[in-house]
Amino acid sequence: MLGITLQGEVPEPSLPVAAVARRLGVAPATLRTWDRRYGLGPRGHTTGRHRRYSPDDVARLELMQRALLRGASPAEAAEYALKAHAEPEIPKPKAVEEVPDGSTLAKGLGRAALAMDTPSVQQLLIEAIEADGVVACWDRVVRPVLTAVAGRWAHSGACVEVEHLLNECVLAAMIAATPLLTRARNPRPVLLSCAPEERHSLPLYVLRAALARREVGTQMLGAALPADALAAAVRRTAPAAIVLWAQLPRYGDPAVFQRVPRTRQKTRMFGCGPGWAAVQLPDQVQRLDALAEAVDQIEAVVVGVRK
Ligand code: B12
Repeated sequence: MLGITLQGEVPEPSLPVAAVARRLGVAPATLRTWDRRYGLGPRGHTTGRHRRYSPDDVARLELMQRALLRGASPAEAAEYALKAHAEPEIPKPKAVEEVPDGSTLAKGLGRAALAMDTPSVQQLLIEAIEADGVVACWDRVVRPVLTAVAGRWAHSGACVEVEHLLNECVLAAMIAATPLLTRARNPRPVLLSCAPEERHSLPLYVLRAALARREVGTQMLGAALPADALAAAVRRTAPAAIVLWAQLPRYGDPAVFQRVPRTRQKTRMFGCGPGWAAVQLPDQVQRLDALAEAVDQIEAVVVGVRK
C-alpha cells in the first residue's frame, strides 16, 4: 500500500504483518516474536492500530531469515540482521563444527523453497555442493526436500510452483557444478538419456556432474528421447555405456533396450530409476538403484579402476 508520510514526502510502500509473513514464508506469530524478542519489528510510523513494515524493515527480516537458513540460532541471526543490514554479504560459519549438516541444510532448503526465496535456494545448494559434493548434496539435502514438496502436492494439489522452482534451481546448480572436460578419461562417451516420453531428467544431471568430477565424459540427451533418436545417437557416437532413466513405470518399457543397435565395440547398458523396478530387463542390461553405486559402476566400466 502507498501511504502519505507526515512530511508529505514521496511515500514508501509498506506492508502489514500478514503480507510480510506470506512473503517470507513464516507465520505472522513468528514475526511478532522476532519483534518482541529481538527488536526486529517495524521501525516507522503506525497507521491506526496496525504497524506496517517498510522496505528497510522487510530487508532486515530477510537477512534474519537467510542467516537462519544457514544454520544460525535465532539470537545470532537477529544480531546479524540488526548489525549487518547495510552489508551485502552474509558471513559464512567460521568454525568447522558450525558447518550445518545435511539435515540442517535440507530444512533450510525446504524453508527457502516454500518461501520461493530463489537466492537463498541457490546459495544453499552451492554451499551443500561445496561442503560435501554433488552426491551427498543430492541424497541428503535435495532428495528429502523434493520428496516432501511432492508429498504436499500429492496430498493437497498445492506447491507445484515450489516443486518447479526447486527443480530449476537444482538443475542450474548441478550444471554449474559440472566441470567442462577437455580430456575425459574415457575415450568413448557415456550416453545419458531419459526413456521415451519420460520427462524426469533431473537425476541424470546429478549423475553427469558426479561423473564429470571424476573426469568421466558423458553425452547428455536429456528428457523424453524417442527410441529412434537414441538408436541414431548410438550409431553416431559408439558410446562405451548407455544410461536410460525411467522415473515412472509407464515409461519403463524394456523394449527400448532391444532397439539399441549393435556396434562394433561393446556398449554396456544400464537401467536407472524406479520406473524399471517392476519389469524384467534384458540380460545384457544392468539395473542401478543408487546414485553413488551408479557413479562407481559406470566409472569402473568405462575407465577401469578408480584413479
Ligand atoms: C521434479 C519432478 C517433476 C519435474 C521433472 C523435471 C525434471 N527435469 O526432472 C516435472 C515438473 C517435469 C514433473 C512432471 C511430472 N511428474 Co513429477 N516429480 C518430480 C519430483 C518432485 C522429483 C523427481 C526426481 O528427480 N526424482 C528423483 C529422486 C528425488 O527420487 P527417487 O527416484 O524416488 O529416488 C530414489 C531412486 O531413484 C534413487 N536415485 C535417486 N537419484 C538417483 C540417481 C541415479 C543415477 C540412480 C541410479 C538412482 C537414483 O534413490 C532414491 C531412493 O531409492 C517427484 C517426486 C519424487 N520424490 O521423486 C515427482 C513425481 C515423480 N512426479 C509425479 C508425477 C505424477 C508427474 C506428472 C505425471 C505430473 C503431471 N500431471 O504432469 C509429470 C510426468 C511428466 C513425464 N512425462 O514424465 C509423481 C509420480 C507418481 C507415480 N509414481 O506415478 C511424483 C512421485 C510426485 C508425487 N508424489 O506424486 N515432475
